[in-house]
Amino acid sequence: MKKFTKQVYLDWYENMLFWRKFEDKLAQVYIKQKVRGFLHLYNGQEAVLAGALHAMDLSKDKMITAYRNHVQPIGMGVDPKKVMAELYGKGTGTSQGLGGSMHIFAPENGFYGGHGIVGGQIPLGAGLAFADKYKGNDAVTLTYMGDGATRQGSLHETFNLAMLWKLPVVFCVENNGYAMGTSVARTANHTDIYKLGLGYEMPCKAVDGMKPEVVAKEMDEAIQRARKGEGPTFLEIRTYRYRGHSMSDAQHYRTKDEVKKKQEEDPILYVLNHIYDKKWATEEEIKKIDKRVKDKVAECEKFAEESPYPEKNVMYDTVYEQEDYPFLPHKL
Ligand SMILES: Cc1ncc(C[n+]2csc(CCOP(=O)(O)OP(=O)(O)O)c2C)c(N)n1
Ligand SMILES: [Mg+2]
Repeated sequence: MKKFTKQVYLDWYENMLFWRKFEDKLAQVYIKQKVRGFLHLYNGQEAVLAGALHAMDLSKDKMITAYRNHVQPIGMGVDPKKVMAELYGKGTGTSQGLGGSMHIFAPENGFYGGHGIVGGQIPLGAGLAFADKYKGNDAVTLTYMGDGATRQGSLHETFNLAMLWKLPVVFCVENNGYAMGTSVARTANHTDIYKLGLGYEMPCKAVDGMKPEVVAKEMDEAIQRARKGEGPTFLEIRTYRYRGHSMSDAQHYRTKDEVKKKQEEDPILYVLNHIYDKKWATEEEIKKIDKRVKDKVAECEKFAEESPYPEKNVMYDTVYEQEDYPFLPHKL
């Protein structure tokens, strides 16, 4: 795995801050009704992504996740302007504005969504891994899910076949403590989600999800195992979301103090403190990064604002149509 150099920490700081501010901007424009539908933000969970990206080979590895999916494609190389435009429903978006918040897709960058059915992406992730194994590629698929999704039957069916066929997949739970307003403790007899792997003899582990280098290390081990043909790993990455489940969450299920306490472990602050401890940057240099991030977010907003909505025909062009089906053609 790549070393944890000064540059890596500086990049982590800049990227994670950008993801955080990008989402803060989304929250703002959502309130102004520029972005509609649901909006599930990732604030607090950034180290999970930063660590994973460090361990991945972005030239071939893939990622699939649920609906908390705006910043992952950006991390994988998608133009953030296109992601923001997608959320605005604009024609310049990643899916021409037809997907919206929960369905960011960018297969050309190895990002396969963006899924609204809780647990629905678990078998799909195994399917992507199956395809790679079948074709003889040594790519690995990171299949993400929330803690709530682990209670779905699809996880068990997928784990069984993924282990039987030793698929090159890493199953990653982002355990942020809650499924909507329901805590992990209220959904199962035990709270060590990673132990679900034991029944399938799948290597499994709990991981501190607030520190990118810890995530990177565990992810690297799991990815290497998969790449060597030794099959899947199940990682329970323990993290926290600072915002509500979606923008319409009154958060009666937790106290403000709980959130405040968790913010003391903030992954961005953690990385920044590490940079300062090592004297890798001065306050002035950090301010420059902060300014760059702010400008980049503003650029995304401007692009999304100024982009046109898709032409009406796009809506019809993306509907499956069989040439010889005996109905009137619906394309414009
Ligand atoms: C099959 C299905 N059941 C219920 C829902 C409604 N729902 C949307 S998100 C969610 C909670 C999922 O929580 P978790 O998996 O922990 O992910 P998180 O939101 O915390 O990232 C539920 C129950 C759904 N989208 N799909
Ligand atoms: Mg959750």
